[in-house]
Amino acid sequence: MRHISTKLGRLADLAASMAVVLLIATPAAAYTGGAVSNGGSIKGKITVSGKQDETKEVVKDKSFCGGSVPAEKFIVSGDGGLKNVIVRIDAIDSGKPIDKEGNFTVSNVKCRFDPHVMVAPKGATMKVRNDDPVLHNSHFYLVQADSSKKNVINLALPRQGVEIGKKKILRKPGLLSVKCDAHDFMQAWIWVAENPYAEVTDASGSFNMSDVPAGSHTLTIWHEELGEKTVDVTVEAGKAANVDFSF
Ligand SMILES: [Cu+2]
Repeated sequence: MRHISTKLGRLADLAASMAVVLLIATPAAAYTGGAVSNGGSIKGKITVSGKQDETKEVVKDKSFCGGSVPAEKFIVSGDGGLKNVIVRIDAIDSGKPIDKEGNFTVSNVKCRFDPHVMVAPKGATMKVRNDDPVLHNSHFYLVQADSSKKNVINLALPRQGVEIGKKKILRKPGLLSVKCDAHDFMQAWIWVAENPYAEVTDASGSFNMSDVPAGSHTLTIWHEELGEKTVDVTVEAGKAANVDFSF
């Protein structure tokens, strides 16, 4: 009897230590996706004035890449709309479902990354491919709060048509900087999102965030050169809240 109770005691200890491990492993702000019955939307346009895109000089593989490539930092429409701005809600713990099964691919095309800025959900598989007949590599860094960069993974893409899918790239949320060690002018940015409320502005500077639960939210507006701003917005059920922002 004594023998059995000792064994049970050990099992209880084991269960308790496993529970502690599970608690530590569970992220603090888990997101729950489901049907949004009282949702509205947030739409708007991000603009900038007095900015135009620059080019970066090519110093390697000039015969294929050409003498320069666009920096793509300021792709501005005729009325000031700014492309490639990430608009997102950070503090939200429930809302529409996250789609982790979509196609999240960054391609090396004509010595640039395509797309230049994208959003991908945490936990999805990120694909990286080389469409060029030159060697590229895609080096992913997680940008830290102090702006320093922490290595995530470095993928060699030696030949045209090579495609690699990795879950590791999107394991941690936050901003990824993507560089090519062979061509230091190549740059992409990926926001690894913990919820589905993150959008990239299109060529007119516009965004449209659907099925946002009614209530007060804070939009974070990020641009690679102009930094991060926040705007408070109130969403009413069945209506579109408009947020226009000028950097
Ligand atoms: Cu490259």
